[in-house]
This record gives sequence, structure tokens and C-alpha cells, in this order.
Amino acid sequence: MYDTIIKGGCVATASDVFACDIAIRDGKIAALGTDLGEARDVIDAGGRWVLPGGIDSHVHISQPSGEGIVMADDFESATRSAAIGGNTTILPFCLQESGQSLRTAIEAYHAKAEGQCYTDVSFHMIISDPTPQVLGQELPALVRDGYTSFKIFMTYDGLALGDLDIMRVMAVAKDTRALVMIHAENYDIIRYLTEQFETEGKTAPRYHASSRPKIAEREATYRAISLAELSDVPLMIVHVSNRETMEEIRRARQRGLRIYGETCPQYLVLTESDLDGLNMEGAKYVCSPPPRDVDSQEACWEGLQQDVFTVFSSDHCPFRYNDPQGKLTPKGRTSFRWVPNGIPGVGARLPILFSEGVMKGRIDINKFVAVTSTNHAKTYGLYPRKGTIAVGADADIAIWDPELRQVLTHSMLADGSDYTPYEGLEITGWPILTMVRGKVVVRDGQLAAEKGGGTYLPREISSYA
Ligand code: DUC
Ligand code: ZN
Ligand code: ZN
Repeated sequence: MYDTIIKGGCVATASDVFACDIAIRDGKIAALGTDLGEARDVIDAGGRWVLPGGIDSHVHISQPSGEGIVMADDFESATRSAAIGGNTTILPFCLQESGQSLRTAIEAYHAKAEGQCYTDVSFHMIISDPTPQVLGQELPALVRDGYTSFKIFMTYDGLALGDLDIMRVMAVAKDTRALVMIHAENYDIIRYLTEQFETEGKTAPRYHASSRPKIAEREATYRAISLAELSDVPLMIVHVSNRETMEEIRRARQRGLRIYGETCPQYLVLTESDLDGLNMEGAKYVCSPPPRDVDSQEACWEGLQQDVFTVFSSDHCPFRYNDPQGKLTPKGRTSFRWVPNGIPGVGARLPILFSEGVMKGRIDINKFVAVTSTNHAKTYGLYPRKGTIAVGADADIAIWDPELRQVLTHSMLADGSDYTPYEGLEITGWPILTMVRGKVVVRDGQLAAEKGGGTYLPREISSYA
């Protein structure tokens, strides 16, 4: 007797498509096949895709974001939206504040997440203050404890690491086999242009994009790749927005370097002109790197199609719009520099890629599964427990209706923000059921479980390290 059987669906993994039933026991996939016998609960998946639950490996939740600014999501609302959008695991960042010990930082995030989550979660560290103590003791200890990836920044006051510190961090990654993620934009180009625009009175949100041109991203990406090559470590270039940067990653990969790339929905369906909105409307689209142009969108699709990008993440970094603690902070009206930087997307990521990618024939269903789930699990040390449909894996499953046509509106996403940058997008296909370790969490767009079922996942070393 099984707990659940999902019957009659079309199952897809990163490599295969097959019609079969899935039997689940104790939260794990126990059998695949037909005529599997009895179960307490039978779910009819006829005419549906049955896919591994999405894994979103780039999410910001409850992260300090500057004086007077508050992120729109806590762990409850972010994982709720994630589950409604077909995800079963998310990987938020844990920010080390200046002078803070990594252990103190991580404990604070665990406390925020405890008992709140609808999906499983795991954490990447953000290393902002790589002191000898942090590099010599704290970071290696955390990697041993299952925090096997961390992000560093090449830009932002208080976060940017110079090349010397980047190499020091990479040396620790080499020793511990942790995976480094990097935010690659040239700090001084952005500082210079920001000053210039402000001097000229060009302070509207649209100048956020102009102050962070493609060349700032391309240059930093090439430098990051060079430092990773020197240090002999794998490197994930996160949130890639344009062709020139994609081509740097492609060249590195063709040379056999272990360089990986990530892109996000905003680089497929938004452009810089979205920041043009009158008054402060453009602030809704302020994120970094900024959305670019149609050729950049095309390049990001090519990157996904041609394995330059192995993961597609949301970079969910949510602020409310109509809120003095969000996008409409009074300081933001004085300059784009002060507009909270980031946009929501954890709930919209999968439907956008399914609709724009699979349904419009740009990628097939296997690629969809690879870049939204399997590759995240492999990259970040969760495979094969997560990221596939196989006997013994966690029963993390999303059932998709490929024919449901809807116009995306914010209320469908159930996050803590008050808008979606993707409002009005026509979406074909939707995850109608999300199951986390055998338990149905979302059914027909509605929550079907209490919060707190999501658990923390310590991770193995990345398959790439
Ligand atoms: N980088 C991110 O990864 N997210 C939000 C803002 C940023 O700069
Ligand atoms: Zn970043
Ligand atoms: Zn981010």
C-alpha cells in the first residue's frame, strides 16, 4: 500500500519523457510504472505534464536592504509564492553584514525560516567581509556543515570585493570544494556613471539602467573568469543579462573552464524601456543587472538553448512598490541610486519559461526541467535527492496543465509584494499541483497545506567542484 499514486501523467526529466504512474511512500518516490497497486490517495494526472518540482537557487528573502527599506517577503510569503509557482525547493542568500561572523548570520536566517516554509530551503552565504578569521576558520567550517556555496560581489558599497579578496576567497573555495557564485559588474564604471548622471540631473529610475551598461557586466565577467581560471575553481556567473557577457561565458566553456552561467526571467521578457515609466513607475523594474534590449533577450534565449546557461533562476528580490519602505522610498525620488534594487519573481519564474520557452517552441520540456530543477540540484549539491523523478528521490513534483491560458496578474502569485513586473503577460501552462516530499502543498492555485512543512536542507559538495 502506497501513500499516493500519481496516475496517467506524462513524466519528463532532464533527459527523458515517458508515460507512467508514480508511487510515493514516506515522502519518496517508491516506484515508477503501470499497475502499481493500491494507494491511500490517487491523483489523476491524465493530459498533464508531471515534472520535478522547481528549484530556484537564487532568491533573496528578509535580507537587510538599507536604512528604512524592508523586503516585501518573509519566508512564509516567499515560499508560498514559490510553491504556487511550481517550486519545491528554494535557495535564499544569507548576508554576512560587515564585521559579522558567518555563524551569527546563518543562525539569524535559520531563525527567520524555522516553521515558516511551504517549500524546502537551503542557504548560500554572501561573503562581504573576508577577514582572515572568516576565510581561515568560519567559511571552511560552514562548508563542512553543508553550506557548500557562497556569493561574492564585484560592486556595491559595503559588499564589493577587489581582485585580491576575490582570489583569497577562491583559494578557500579550492581547498573546501565550495562553489563560488559571483555578481559581475564593474564597480568603478557604475560609480563614475552614477555621479555623472546625478551631476546632469538625470535621476529618474531609467538612469539606473544607463548607469550599469553591458560593458560593465562584460568586463567584470571576463575578469571573474580570469581569476577563477588562475585559482582553478568552478564559478557560477549569476544573473547574466546580455549577449556580450553570454559570449564571454561561452568562450570560457569552450576552452574547457568550469564556468557556469545563470539567467533570469527579467532578461527574457523585460527591456530597459520598462524603466521609462512616468513618475516613479519605472522603479518597478529596477534590478541589477538591468533588463537590456531585444538582442540581449535573444542572446539569453540562445544561452539557454546552447548550454551556455545551465540554470534559470528568478533572482527574486522583492520590494513593495507603493510603500515608503519599498520602491517609493522618499530618497528614491532624489536619485535612482536610492531606489531599492531588485524585483519579485519566485512565483512567476516557471510559468514564464514554460509559456515563453516550451509552449513557443524555443526549448523542449527536457531543457525546461534541466534549467529549472535538475541543474540547480547538481550545481548546489542536492542531486539526486532533488531535481529529478527517480526511484529513491524525494517526491517533489509539480503537475502542469499545458493548456491553461491566463493573463498573469499579481494576485495569482501570492507573494508579499504589491505588484509583479510581469503583469499582463499572457501565459499558457500552469502548475496546478505542487507536492513537497509527498505532501500536496498547492492544488489549483490554492494552498493545500499549513506552513512549516518545508525543511532545511544541508547540501553535499557541488557536482562541479
Ligand atoms: N544582485 C542580486 O543578485 N540580486 C538583487 C540585486 C543584486 O545586485
Ligand atoms: Zn547579484
Ligand atoms: Zn540576487
